[in-house]
Amino acid sequence: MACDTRSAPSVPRIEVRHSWARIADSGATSGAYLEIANNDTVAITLVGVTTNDAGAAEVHETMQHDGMAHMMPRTEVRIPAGDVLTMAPGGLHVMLVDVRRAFVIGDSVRLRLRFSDSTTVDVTAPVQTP
Ligand SMILES: [Cu+2]
Repeated sequence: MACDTRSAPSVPRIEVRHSWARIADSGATSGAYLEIANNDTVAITLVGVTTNDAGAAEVHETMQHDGMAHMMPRTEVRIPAGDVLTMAPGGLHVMLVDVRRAFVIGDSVRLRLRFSDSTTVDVTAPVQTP
């Protein structure tokens, strides 16, 4: 009988941790932050995020240039084998544009992460104040 260690249920191939979304008024812009651990033996590439809770979800990176912060869209974010990608305020984040209801404490935001190999990972991010 074949033994496929990659199907072991204890360690998911892609593990999302510490997810949260920023409190926001209905129609405003929010941000979601999380960690993605790549437990696989090959690199994975995040290619997008979808949600029903906002008009759009875009992966952005906040960068400093001449003392000014600005955001760059990131259409692909590669995560090497065994590495952890951290999204946090002031860096990489998921921008949630035109949120469809007020995001309040006790609420949570549902996100679907999409990877280049067609894998999707669903995330429920609790709403928090930064
Ligand atoms: Cu942004």
